[in-house]
Amino acid sequence: MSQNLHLLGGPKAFSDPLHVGRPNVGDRSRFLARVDEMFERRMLTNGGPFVTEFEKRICDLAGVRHCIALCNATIALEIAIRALDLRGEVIVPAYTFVATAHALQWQEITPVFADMDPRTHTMDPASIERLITPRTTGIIGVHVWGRACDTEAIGEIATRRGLKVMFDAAHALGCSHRGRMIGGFGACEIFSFHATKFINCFEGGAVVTNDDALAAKLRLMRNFGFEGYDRVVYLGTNGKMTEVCAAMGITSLEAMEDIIAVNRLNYEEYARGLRELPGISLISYDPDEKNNYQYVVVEVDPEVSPLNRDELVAVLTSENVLARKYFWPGCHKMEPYRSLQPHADLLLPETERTAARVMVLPTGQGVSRESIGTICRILAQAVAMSTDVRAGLSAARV
Ligand code: T4K
Repeated sequence: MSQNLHLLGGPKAFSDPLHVGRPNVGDRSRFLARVDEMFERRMLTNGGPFVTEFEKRICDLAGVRHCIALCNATIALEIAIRALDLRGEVIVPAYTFVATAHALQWQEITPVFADMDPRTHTMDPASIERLITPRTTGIIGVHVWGRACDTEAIGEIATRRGLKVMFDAAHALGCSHRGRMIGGFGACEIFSFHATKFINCFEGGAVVTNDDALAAKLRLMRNFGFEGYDRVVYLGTNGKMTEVCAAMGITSLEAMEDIIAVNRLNYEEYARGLRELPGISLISYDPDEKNNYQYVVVEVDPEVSPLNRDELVAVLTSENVLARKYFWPGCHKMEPYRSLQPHADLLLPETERTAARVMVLPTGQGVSRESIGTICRILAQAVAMSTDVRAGLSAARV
């Protein structure tokens, strides 16, 4: 990029915003053919053939016996939490999307926030142990960015302390841990198929499990507790996935290997473009595991980088690159937790530190390698001209 940064008087690098989470779209003609098929059948929801096929494909991919497809992952979390009979207090990481905590609080269960391991961005097992009280009934681990939690340590604590364990695997479809696909850990795991996920159903989620009794309960719960036409045997809700969403999901899954290949090439392009920048590092994915590479996550070390994370995000935003500060400021700093647990941060030093350093960059099918080159050059130029950039940022704020 030979021209000036936009903050210093140049034109914006991108005329249209470049988003984190721009959806990937599989083969449109196959999707539209499925929509036609759906209209021919006049079966639009309540467990039609596309939902059944989608569930089977997810079972095969995750290596589990049961998949219960749902309207989104937040409802999937809520239903799973209820089906496991979690109550009182449940330990969750503070460093996650707020849905993990909300799914508990929505049911008047207190999310108790554990600190993270800064090397993996997942929950630190030592922090869990310190938070267990007589009211604790369970632990929800989150495989942040698709990198697995320490499932062994969490499982060991849970067994020793008589707690239930489930995992929020919203980021982790198609990922493995110690050679085993994510999906089969804990009592159950949750996937998200929101439009911003690399495999999407427009909106969608699922609970996967190997527990037959739990699966039966989850199936009842997603459909008001109905067993047959007139018999309600359980307290349920309406969490069903529609046929059109499942048709999108199947079409997405057919393109999965291509999408992962694009994500991986994008990741490698970023790695090349950012490698020389001081204090700016890409998080790594274990080459011995399966990864979906759906998140390009950068950490900015304010002690080394001439500009901090917030300054770099502001530079990118001014160029129409809408980098995101996931999961800043941490769930514990969001309402209602901020008011209910005002001192939670005292036990979360690593979360506070990492949440202030992370930015997520655009990737997926909608981002060209050329665009990635431009993004890396913007960052390099900003770092090289940090004094001018800082002055430009203060002028822009006035
Ligand atoms: N657990 C974890 C660990 C999660 O990360 C999530 C969701 C959940 C549970 C809950 O899953 P769901 O109930 O959603 O199935 C986004 C997503 O909405 C959210 O699903 C995701 N995690 C989270 C990490 O990111 P936002 O509010 O930050 O971004 P959003 O939805 O505004 O999308 C970002 C940008 O993407 C938009 O500004 C524009 C672009 N975009 C978005 C959509 C939906 C498009 O270009 N087209 C689109 O159709 O939460």
